[in-house]
Amino acid sequence: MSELPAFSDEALEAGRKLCVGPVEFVLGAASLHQLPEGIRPEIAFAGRSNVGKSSLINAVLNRKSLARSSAEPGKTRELNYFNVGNGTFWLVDLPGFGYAKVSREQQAKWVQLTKRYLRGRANLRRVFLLVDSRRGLMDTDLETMKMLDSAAVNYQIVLTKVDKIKKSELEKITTKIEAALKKHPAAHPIPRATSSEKGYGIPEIRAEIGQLVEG
Ligand SMILES: Nc1nc2c(ncn2[C@@H]2O[C@H](COP(=O)(O)OP(=O)(O)O)[C@@H](O)[C@H]2O)c(=O)[nH]1
Ligand SMILES: [Mg+2]
Repeated sequence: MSELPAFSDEALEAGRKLCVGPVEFVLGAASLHQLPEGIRPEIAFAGRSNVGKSSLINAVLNRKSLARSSAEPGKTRELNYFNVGNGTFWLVDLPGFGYAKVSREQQAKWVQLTKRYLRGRANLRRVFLLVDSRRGLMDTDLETMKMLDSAAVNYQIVLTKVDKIKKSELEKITTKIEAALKKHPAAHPIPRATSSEKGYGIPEIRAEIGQLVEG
């Protein structure tokens, strides 16, 4: 398992300040022509439904229920835009894939929308692809990674719910994912471990965002 370089205290503080500052919901886009003009940096969060995406976004932005944390998984049908830090960047909550109760046709529509979004969005600095640390990479994750590779979008795997597994299991899954990532040219080589429940890894995600959107 490789180690990510540690952030400086300054970078952690800058990321914290940025992410816990003002946040407002901008819009939910169900089609591409509804997207705001790409005039500022954008960071997107993707992942299978129930992976912990809403919880992670809420933790990063230090809000209780900004992104709907789902009793009803699969509810996120749109690209939800949040304006963070009075226009410093947009955080985008992408539709969750792999929700069993949704028709194939609807799934296919989301995949198309996401694909076209990823291809066309020059201001998109990174996609954090969330993966449940208990499950590792699933088929839908691999499909999303393929999409990201072919759109040449910078992305990084973020492991969620690491409070649910032992340290040894986390090391094992991380090593396995790192090996898989070697075949994915647009991917950051090292996954990040997080727990929204315990706050683990959240300061680092904020610092990462701070560095990606600055300048
Ligand atoms: N133990 C634990 N549970 C979590 C964590 N993050 C999310 N969950 C739970 O996982 C479920 C799905 O979370 P949610 O954020 O709604 O997932 P989403 O469908 O990807 O937006 C909920 O029951 C959450 O309480 C975490 O870090 N640790
Ligand atoms: Mg959600």
